[in-house]
Amino acid sequence: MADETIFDKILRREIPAQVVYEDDDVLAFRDVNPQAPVHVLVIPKKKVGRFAELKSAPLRDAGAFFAGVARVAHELRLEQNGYRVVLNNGRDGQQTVEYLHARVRAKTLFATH
Ligand code: DGP
Repeated sequence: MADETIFDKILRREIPAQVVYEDDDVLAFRDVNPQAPVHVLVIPKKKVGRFAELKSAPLRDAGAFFAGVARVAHELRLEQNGYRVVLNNGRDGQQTVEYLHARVRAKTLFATH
């Protein structure tokens, strides 16, 4: 079991975050340090510490996560102009929070939230 992280607390609503989308599989919230007009983090509700762990995770979990990331981009109306999905893994991948998270970034702000 991975150590408790700030994202566990955001998921449990123990600390505040600007949630932009949520469903059974994922929670999406604005990055506290945005690098683009749209910069949200998407985490799986079923915890995974880092991307590398997906190699032995049930395919359903990996699929649910990536489908959830795509739903977030859809809900934020980013599909027409496009967006970037970034995953950091481990120290040299500059992952600082040990809870799998995809960054969804876009240059153009279409979000209505
Ligand atoms: P990484 O470096 O890949 O582990 O990304 C962590 C990101 O999480 C980083 O861009 C900043 C963001 N972040 C860290 N703490 C918080 C927080 O408490 N709230 C929110 N919304 N974002 C956070």
